[in-house]
Amino acid sequence: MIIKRYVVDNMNEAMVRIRYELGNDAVIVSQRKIRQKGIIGILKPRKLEVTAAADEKQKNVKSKSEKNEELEKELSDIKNMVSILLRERDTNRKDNKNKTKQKLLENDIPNEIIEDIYNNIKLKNQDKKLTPKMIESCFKEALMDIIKIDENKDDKIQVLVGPTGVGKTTTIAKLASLYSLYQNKKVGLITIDTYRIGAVEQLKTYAEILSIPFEVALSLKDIPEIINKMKGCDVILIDTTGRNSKNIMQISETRKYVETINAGKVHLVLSMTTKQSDLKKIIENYKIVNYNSLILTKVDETNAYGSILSCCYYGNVPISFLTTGQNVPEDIERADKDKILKLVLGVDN
Ligand SMILES: Nc1nc2c(ncn2[C@@H]2O[C@H](COP(=O)(O)OP(=O)(O)O)[C@@H](O)[C@H]2O)c(=O)[nH]1
Ligand SMILES: [Mg+2]
Repeated sequence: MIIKRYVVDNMNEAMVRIRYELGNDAVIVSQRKIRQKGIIGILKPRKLEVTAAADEKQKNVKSKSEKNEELEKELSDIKNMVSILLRERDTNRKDNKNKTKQKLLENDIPNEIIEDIYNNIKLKNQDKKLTPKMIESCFKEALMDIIKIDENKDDKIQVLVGPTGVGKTTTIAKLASLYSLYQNKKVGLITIDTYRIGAVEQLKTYAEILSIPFEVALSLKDIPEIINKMKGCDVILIDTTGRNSKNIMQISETRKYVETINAGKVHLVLSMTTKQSDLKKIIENYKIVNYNSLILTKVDETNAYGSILSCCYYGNVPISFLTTGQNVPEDIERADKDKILKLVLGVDN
């Protein structure tokens, strides 16, 4: 208990001092009028003597609780601030993702692929605040991984498989020209496409123009002998019958041929004018053929290069060639990672 005596001019002054020094809970114990000491004191007006008491503990508890209140207020302010910042960060992240996503969607890249890539980026960068630049470069990195390019030297035996009308025969003619005219290689052509009227003639004509050997395999058992006949060639290119990609029986038959041929390279030929949902199914259905390369045709007929990425993503094998028109031999080029990335991202060359 603290007891304090105050000599003041009036009660107001006493109350202000008591509250300031002893706190709000102090009580006034006594008050009386007093004369000041000495002769001069007799002449001066009387003063007020006020005695007040306060519980020291109470005073401390009070100030502690006041402090606690202050701390609690500060804490809740900080909490509010943190939650505002977190909300802002999440909206930013969403916006950042949306900008990159929008750009990729405009280039016809399927949402499913974009979401997959984005989820991977999130997993890899769990604790980092991703800026738009970082998200864009993470996407670029992911796309670079998805786009695989066939860097192998050209295999001796190469077979082309794929749906009807995608450009297998035309591409074989282009490849034959590329190897024989530009690389001076000895090239042999074989077709096992005896199913379609005119298919044999089509390739035979190209063989004649290029003056290179040409053989037709009418059945599976012809194949070893025909390949043996061409053993002197540097490159043997084999054309197959286009198959309806929904007909698994037909694709299984192609598989038997491919196994018998035992080619170093099995190119799945896909047209970029095919709907992306169909491309995905074709890529799946042809997996039984064990293709190890992609040739993407009719790139000239589309501006939506998302199909190229879809093929890389779902096929998960390297791209060897792209074809860009009907002209034999010039409309073909070897796959180039930077060029494909630019096409996919919609950056002008
Ligand atoms: N625009 C364009 N047309 C192509 C391309 N490659 C092939 N074609 C055309 O596609 C059609 C089918 O080609 P073809 O080689 O017979 O296909 P196949 O049935 O797979 O052997 C033909 O009219 C070709 O000229 C290409 O890269 N661009
Ligand atoms: Mg053909």
